[in-house]
Amino acid sequence: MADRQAKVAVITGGTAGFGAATTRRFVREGWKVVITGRREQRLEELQQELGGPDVVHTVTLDMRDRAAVERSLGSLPAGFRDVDLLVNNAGLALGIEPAWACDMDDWETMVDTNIKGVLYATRTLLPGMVERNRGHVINLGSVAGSHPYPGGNVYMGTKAFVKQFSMGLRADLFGKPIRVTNVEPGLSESEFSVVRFRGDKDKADSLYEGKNPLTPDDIAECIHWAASLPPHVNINRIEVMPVSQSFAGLHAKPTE
Ligand code: NDP
Ligand code: 8X3
Repeated sequence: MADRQAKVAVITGGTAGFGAATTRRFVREGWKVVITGRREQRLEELQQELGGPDVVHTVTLDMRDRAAVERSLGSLPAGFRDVDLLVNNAGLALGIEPAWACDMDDWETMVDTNIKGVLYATRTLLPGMVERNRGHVINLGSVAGSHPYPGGNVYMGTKAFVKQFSMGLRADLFGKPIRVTNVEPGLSESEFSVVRFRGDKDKADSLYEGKNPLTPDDIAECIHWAASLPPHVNINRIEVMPVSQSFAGLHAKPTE
């Protein structure tokens, strides 16, 4: 039976990777969690695994659909309404081509999901946090928001936006007991690269091979740590990489 005093987290993108691991972590710590995603069956399976609808509320939606986000997150059922934590996690990269060869549809999908989806969820849930005078927004940025690499073009741009938006939220919330954190992971093994390489699992696997990448549980640990610190402590940014990853450094090569 769910504790009526349990804190409530909304975690977008709960059907895979970081979102699913973070949901498991918070439920284990006694939280109730709202999970969103497009793959309804996965949402339902996670709900069943973690104790049913008293503990996990599922919302099947596409984060690019502003009306759907506003409607569903703006009218959460009793017991899930007073949101203590929003984890803006849903997101993706599509492609790794140089800018002149990218697909404009991929660019728009990344902007619509990684930027606009974050805006829709935040704008819907932040007023309640301000009203209740408590809350925490944790965004999933990326090392890609700070460190450029070839083919990262628009994905990196979306994560740079998320980083700066996080700082902007902090600035707007000055004087209020509401926290904002940007979690910026590096190479982490999830479905992320299978999506990026359009279902090419071998290519995704070879990216991680022998590199001992971060795991979704590592990121769930970072998110839970930031959320469980005393309320006067705000972690602004967490940049985290596997030991095997580092900065590429500056290069020079002859112009073609
Ligand atoms: P996964 O591909 O494993 O999971 C992505 C999640 O986002 C899924 O639950 C997916 O749900 C959801 N999602 C994607 N697009 C939409 C959409 N249009 N509407 C609703 N939900 C959507 O990736 P990760 O767990 O690795 O990534 C999570 C976040 O972390 C992303 O923002 C990513 O950019 C970021 N990140 C990932 C890193 C990595 O190396 N893995 C490193 C740094 C940051 P569904 O498909 O069911 O809709
Ligand atoms: C994902 C990490 O380095 O593949 O945000 O862009 S990276």
